[in-house]
This record gives sequence, C-alpha cells and structure tokens, in this order.
Amino acid sequence: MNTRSDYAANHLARALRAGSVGRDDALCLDLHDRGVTLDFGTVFAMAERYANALVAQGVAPGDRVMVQAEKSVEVLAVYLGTVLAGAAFVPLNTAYTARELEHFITDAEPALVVCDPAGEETVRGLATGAVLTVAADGTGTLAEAVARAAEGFDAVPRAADDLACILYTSGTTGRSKGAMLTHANLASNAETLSDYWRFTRDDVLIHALPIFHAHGLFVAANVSLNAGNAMIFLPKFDPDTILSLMPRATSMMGVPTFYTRLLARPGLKEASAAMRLFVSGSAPLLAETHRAWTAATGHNILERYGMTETAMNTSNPYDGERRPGTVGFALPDIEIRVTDPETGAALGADEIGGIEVRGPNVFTGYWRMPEKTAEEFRADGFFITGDLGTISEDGYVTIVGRSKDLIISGGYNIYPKEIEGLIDDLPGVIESAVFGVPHPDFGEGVVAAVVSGPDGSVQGEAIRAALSDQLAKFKQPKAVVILDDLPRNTMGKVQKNVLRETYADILSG
Ligand code: MCA
Ligand code: AMP
Repeated sequence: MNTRSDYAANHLARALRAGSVGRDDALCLDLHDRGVTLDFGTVFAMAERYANALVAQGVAPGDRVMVQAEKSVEVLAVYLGTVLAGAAFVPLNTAYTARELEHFITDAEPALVVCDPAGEETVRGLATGAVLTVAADGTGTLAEAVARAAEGFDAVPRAADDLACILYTSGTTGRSKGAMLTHANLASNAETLSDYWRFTRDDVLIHALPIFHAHGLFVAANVSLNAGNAMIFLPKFDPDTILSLMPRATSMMGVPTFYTRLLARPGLKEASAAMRLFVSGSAPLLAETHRAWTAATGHNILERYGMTETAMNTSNPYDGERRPGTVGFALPDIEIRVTDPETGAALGADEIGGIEVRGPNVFTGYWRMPEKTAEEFRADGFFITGDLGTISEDGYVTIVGRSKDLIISGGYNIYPKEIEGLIDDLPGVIESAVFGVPHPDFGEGVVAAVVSGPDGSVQGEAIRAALSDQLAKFKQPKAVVILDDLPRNTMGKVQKNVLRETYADILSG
C-alpha cells in the first residue's frame, strides 16, 4: 500500500489527506448501515486503487468523470480517485431523469460515467465514453474494474487553477450550467472551514447529506478529511437514526429541513447533550427555527452561506454571537460587498443590495459558457451572487431575498424557467408561471399557475402527470392552479409576487 501524504501544494488531494497523515489506523468512515468501519489508510488505499481503475478505463488528466449513483463509500472513492488522477469529478443528483441526464452528458462529454445499474441502459445510449455501474451496496462493474486495478497511485501533478470538479447548477435560462471549481478553490475552502469551525481529529461528524452537491461533498466531507475526523456516513437523512447516533457524535451539518424534522422528535435534548456543533446552510434557516433549537437543546445552530459557484462565503462565528436570521461574517480571505444591482456601486451598512463575493473560493467560470461567465463577474473580479442582502455595521451578512428567480426547496435549487418551458410545450397550455410558496417541511415548495386555451381542456393532474418523467421529483409542482390570465404589471411582466401572495397558504394546509 502506498498511501501518499507528499502531494504537491495546492493539490486538492493534499488538503484532503492533511488531517490523517501518519494516522492510517484512525477511524475515517463509520458505514453505519453496512455495520463496517474504515480507517484512513484503507480509504486512501481504496482511492489509489480507484485512480488506477479510472486510468485503465481511459480517464486522462483534465477528463471528466461523471457519477449519478446512490451515496456510498464507493462513490466517495471515485471522487478521491478522480482527484488523484487529475481529472474533474462531476456528480449528479440521483433524482435527475433521462431527459435531464442527456444535457449533462452532452455538455460535459465525460470520459467515464459511473451510474446505478438500473440506469445503465439509458446512460449507454447517451454516453460516448466508458460506463461503469455501482449499486447502493457497492456491487456492479465498477467493483469488478477496481478488483482488476493495481494498488498505489502517485497523484497526477496539478496547478492551483486546474479543474478539480464541475458542479451543475440550474440557470435562469433554464439550461443547467457547469460551475468549474479548481483545486485551489476547494482546498482553500476546506482548510478555512475546518479551522473556523474548530474541527479536530477528535470530531465525529454525522454525515446524512447527499454527496452530489457542495454541502455534502465540499463542506461536510472535505472538511472532515482535511481535519482528519471520523464521519458517520449515512445513505440518507433519517431523524430517528440520527437521534440514536448523536450520543457518539460531536457535530452535524444539515439543511434547515433536517433541523425542523429533528425538532418534531422526542428525545432530542438528551440525544444532543454532548454534541459540539450544529451547522445549517443551503437555504434560509428561519430565526424561529434557530430559537426553537436553542430552547430545545441548549445549542445555537451555526448558520453559514455558500453557493455551488463559490463554496462557502460567510459563517456565523464559532465563538461569539450566532445571530439568528443572519449568515454571519465573510470568511477569512474572502471579501463580501453589497452593491446597487443596477450601477454596481458599493452600498453602506444595512442598505439592501446585491451580494458580491471575491476570494480564493470563487470558481473560474461556467463550463463552455464564457459569455455567461463574463455577465456574472464585475471587472474587479467580484462574482455577482444573485442574492440580495445587507451587511450590518458590525459585519453580519443577512440575506433578504434573491434577484434571481430561484426556488429553494429542502435545500435543492429549482429554476422556474425550466419547468415553465416544459409546461408551455404541453397541448392546450397558453402560458405558465412557476413560483415558490412557504412549505412546512421543505421551506419553499413549487407551485405552477397555468393558463389554459379557450377550450379549457387543461387539468392540473394531467400537467403533473406529464411532468413526472421529465423532471426530478423535487422540481415537480406540488400544486397546479389553472387561471384565465396571469397577473401582469403595466410593463406586461408577470407579477410572481402577486401569485406568491395569493397562493401563500396552498401548501401549508
Ligand atoms: C424530496 N422531495 C422533495 C425534496 N426532497 N420535494 C421538494 N424538495 C425537496 N428537497 C419529494 C420526494 O420525492 C417525495 O415525493 C416527497 O417530496 C417527500 O419526500 P421525503 O421522503 O420526505 O424526502 P426525503 O427523502 O426525506 O428528503 C428530504 C431531504 C432531502 C432529506 C430534505 O431533500 C435532502 O437531503 N435535501 C438536502 C439537499 C442538499 O444537500 N442541498 C445542498 C445543495 P413523493 O411523495 O411524491 O414521492 S448545495 C447548496 O445549496 C449550497 C452550496 C450550500 O450553501 O450548501
Ligand atoms: P446552490 O446553487 O445550490 O449552490 O445554492 C446557492 C444558493 O442557496 C445561494 O445563492 C442562496 O440563495 C442559497 N443559500 C445558501 N445558504 C443559505 C443560507 N444560509 N441562507 C439563505 N440562503 C442560502
């Protein structure tokens, strides 16, 4: 076994190995559902063997390795193996349908796609490169390829600005854009966060997030690997399992839905007594949830703010006031400013404007979309997040809304344009408007307002049925209302705020 710790500076692999150098026997992963634990030496030996397997499949430095498969240690090993091989890791939400998958494969042109055995036929019909399968229990042709691969792998040298990952994020145009994240982006954010949140090798993190998005992969997993702490690696979020595991953990990261669901369970106070840290992000944590959690457990949730394009930007402090309703301070080496969205002029304390960010965490641009990239950066290098907010006199950032037409449901982003495009193409539909309203469990839920043609033939149920194999489940409207007209302002623009107000209670009943 040749698990290296001498990776080049700025190589993401170095940041991910930093906390476990010389500690190969220390616990890395507790695979609770399989009843198996793995130490760091085993996980990195696995990563090296996976890197050899990828290379044997024809993956070269700079190539993309795409994964759409259930969360497992094998998928984590594909991530680490891809990083070692100098290729770019491209994870996809398991909920995406074949229609959505087609865009990602065509756009990223992966040298290898790793998918669930159930999706193999579809992927083979779309992919031009190699295809391997992995099921939730680790079986599949990936395991066979790894069994044939050699042990030991020297990380392929990479420059700080070389691509480490592409994460797809939906866009206002309806077309998903691939955010290109470099070795330096991800390495710097992992190091910053593990210091800021005081992760040490003694921590045990409950990891119940998916690993196809920034939160579960670049925050939870990268921070733990950087700090050298153990993760209890769960296939999905289940509140009862988490409560039963809390007494042997120190920390958890989650979206607000995790916290509201856990609050509804008995035994939370006792279970969480010895926990050190609860982190929330990906969607707004209501100040009332923050306060309810403190009242129930005695712990103040630490809320932070990030994006696929930037990893994490701000965080409430570890020591000091974790102010409910705010996302805290700009992280070290990261600059945050609030500007007038029209002119770009910087605004003063407490003035509402567009949030912009600059720092080592900020991505290099959208994959093969130079014009789109240029539109979202200022000339001085600040990235325009599309979030609206304020910065207080004492430096706390508060997000008050979004200039982008975005719905965040249970921590997943949904762009209305994509759904409107599909509904508008259905027979009998004149036009549609998709918007978010409060949802008791997911924070926001998707609603579609649809204008039917003169024969009035369009039915809500038929629309939901027509979308069912077109869109990932979390994007599908949870309610459809049929209207004669959409509300418009004098400029003819659809007033989504009016729709949001009118149907504010439609999902809360
Ligand atoms: C599941 N459903 C959803 C969602 N999840 N609908 C809307 N929004 C969702 N998020 C659907 C299911 O398909 C199902 O439909 C019904 O809702 C109920 O599902 P349920 O069993 O309750 O869902 P679950 O499997 O328990 O999942 C809920 C969840 C999950 C645990 C909150 O959505 C989740 O893990 N979310 C985390 C997302 C995340 O990691 N985001 C980070 C993005 P039906 O009943 O019709 O079958 S990274 C990011 O945003 C940035 C960088 C950041 O700052 O972190
Ligand atoms: P994504 O594109 O999935 O990376 O989602 C990024 C978006 O999630 C941000 O632009 C924000 O709108 C939102 N977001 C992330 N963290 C928070 C938070 N703590 N509070 C409010 N919104 C958040």
